[in-house]
Amino acid sequence: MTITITVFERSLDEGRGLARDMRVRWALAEVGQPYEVRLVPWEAFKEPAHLARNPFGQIPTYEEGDLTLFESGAIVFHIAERFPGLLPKDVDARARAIMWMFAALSTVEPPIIDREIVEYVEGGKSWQGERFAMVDERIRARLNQLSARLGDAEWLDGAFSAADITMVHVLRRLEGSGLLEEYPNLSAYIARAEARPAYKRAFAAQLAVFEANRG
Ligand code: GTB
Repeated sequence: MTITITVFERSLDEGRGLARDMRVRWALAEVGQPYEVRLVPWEAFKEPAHLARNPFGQIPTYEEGDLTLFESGAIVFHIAERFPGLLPKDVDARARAIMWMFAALSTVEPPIIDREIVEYVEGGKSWQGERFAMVDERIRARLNQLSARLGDAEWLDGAFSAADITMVHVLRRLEGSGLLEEYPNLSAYIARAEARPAYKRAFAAQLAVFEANRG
């Protein structure tokens, strides 16, 4: 059955793979599933055809036969359940992998998104510098805790899993902030993930879309 995902026709990240379709592409590449891409131009995000796929008018979405999904975490989870390779078979290990997916999305990602809001939406405000400092402290608190737990481990909990896809992609959104460099083990964790052939294929695929559609 054909899998189709939606992605930005023209991503603002200039092909850096920071938009959330990258997580989905990476999960599909890890499990070896081909997929098609539906490009969504900015003006179509809030039109009925796209709102039917995602009521919030966002990318990514995932279509597979009669199934339509939105929310990148739910999509990566579905891919990990549907195809072998991204979730452990052992019940307890599986529960922990799912826990880490939730941790990435609901504990680590929110302050990182707050930082993007300060950077892109609140630019020029007199208090932007103070907000940056506050948000960066909240991010550092999370990175300290994550770094302490990861230690010298290769992946979050035993073998590479959907949890690592989700966490690494969340952390990557800090690229350019200087914060990741304060945590050598987290930087090494990201580099390990980026060295995976599936990551490279997914990254190249999103970059090709950016290059084909740049203005
Ligand atoms: N919780 C949802 C999920 O995980 O799927 C959030 C989805 C989301 O925010 N999607 C963004 C979107 O569709 C794209 S990824 N925005 C358009 C809208 O809301 O109208 C966010 C994103 C955008 C751009 C960059 N960038 O340029 O670096 C990075 C991340």
